[in-house]
Amino acid sequence: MDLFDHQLIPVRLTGERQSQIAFWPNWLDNDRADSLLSQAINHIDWRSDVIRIAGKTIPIPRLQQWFGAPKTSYTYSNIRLQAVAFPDWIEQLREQVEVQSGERFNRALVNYYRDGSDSVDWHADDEAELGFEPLVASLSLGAERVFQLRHNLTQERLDISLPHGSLLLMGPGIQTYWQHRIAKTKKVDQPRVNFTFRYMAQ
Ligand SMILES: [Mn+2]
Repeated sequence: MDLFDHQLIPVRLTGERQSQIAFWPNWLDNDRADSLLSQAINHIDWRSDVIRIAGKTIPIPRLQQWFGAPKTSYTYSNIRLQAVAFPDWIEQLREQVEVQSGERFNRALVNYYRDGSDSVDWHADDEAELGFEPLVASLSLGAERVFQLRHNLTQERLDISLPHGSLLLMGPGIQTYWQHRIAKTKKVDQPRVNFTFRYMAQ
C-alpha cells in the first residue's frame, strides 16, 4: 500500500465551493484484492431485496448486505437493512480504510454486481441517518465498472473507471450536489463487489 499513490480529483459543488474525490487506483495488491473478492462472494450472506414502485414489486438489480453495530439498521428506498456484525476480515478492511483516508467509518453497505446486467441507478448517499454531508469510501473488487457522477444543477458529468483493488473517497458535499450510478453494460460478464464504508452517529 503506497500512501502517496493517489489522485485528488476536484469536484465543483456550488458557487465558489469545491470538494474533491481522493482516488487510489492501485490501493490493494492483486493477491489481496483477489482473495477479498472470493471471500466476499463466497462468505457474505447476500440479500436479494425488492423495491415497490407504483404498487409493483421489483427486485433490485444487485445483491447486498449491510454491516454495522448489531441491532442498528439503515433504510433507503423503503428497504430496511438490519445490520450484520462486522466479521473480522471486514473489520480489518474497515480499519485499513480509516488509516488510509484519515476518516472514521463504522458501517459498510456491500454490493455484489453479478455481471454487467447488474447496476445501481442515479442516487446520492444522502439518507438523514448518515448526517450532514457524509463521506463515503468505496473499495472496488473484481470487474472494472464505470462510476458515473452527474451534477444536480449543471448536469456536468464525471466518469471514473474503478479497477480491481481501487479505493475512492467522496468528499464533503458531493452527496448534496451530485448523484452517481453504475450503469448496465454488455461489455462485462464478470462479477464486481463494492464495499462502501460510511459513518453513522448511532
Ligand atoms: Mn451510492
